Amino acid sequence: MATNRTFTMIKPDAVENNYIGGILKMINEAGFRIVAMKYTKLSAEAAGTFYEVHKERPFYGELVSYMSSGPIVAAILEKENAVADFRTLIGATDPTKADEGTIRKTYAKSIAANAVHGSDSDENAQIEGDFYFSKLERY
Ligand code: IDP
Ligand code: MG
Repeated sequence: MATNRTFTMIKPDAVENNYIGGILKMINEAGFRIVAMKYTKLSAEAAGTFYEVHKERPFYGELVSYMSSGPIVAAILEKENAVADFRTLIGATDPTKADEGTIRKTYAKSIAANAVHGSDSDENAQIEGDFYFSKLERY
């Protein structure tokens, strides 16, 4: 299990607002190396599968329709302690509760449209990275 890797998506709101560059700059400046990256769009079905762990939560339908509403940037990132350090960099799920200097405080609009995804465990980082990328797409 690759404990030094995490998985992220720049979500549709942030792509639409032209924040891809700003967010990648913050990611690079925080010391993450890009292992894999693609600009793509989730179908509703794919978004439903990706977020299957949240199926029972009241916002699942909203989340799936939002995440399939426009293109996203998916990436695997590498750094020592990647999962935890990336969660610190992105900040709280609700941007009004996120610390100053975090990606969500800087770029997120709302608790739903919160600019970026970050894996919550090494196991999920592996599963989520595998959802998007083959072995040949990682460098
Ligand atoms: P996380 O992205 O900070 O790990 P999770 O609890 O895993 O937060 O929720 C996954 C995603 O679901 C969030 O990033 C956000 O887009 C959406 N979400 C979470 N809570 C709410 C809510 O109360 N209303 C609407 N969307 C939500
Ligand atoms: Mg989560």
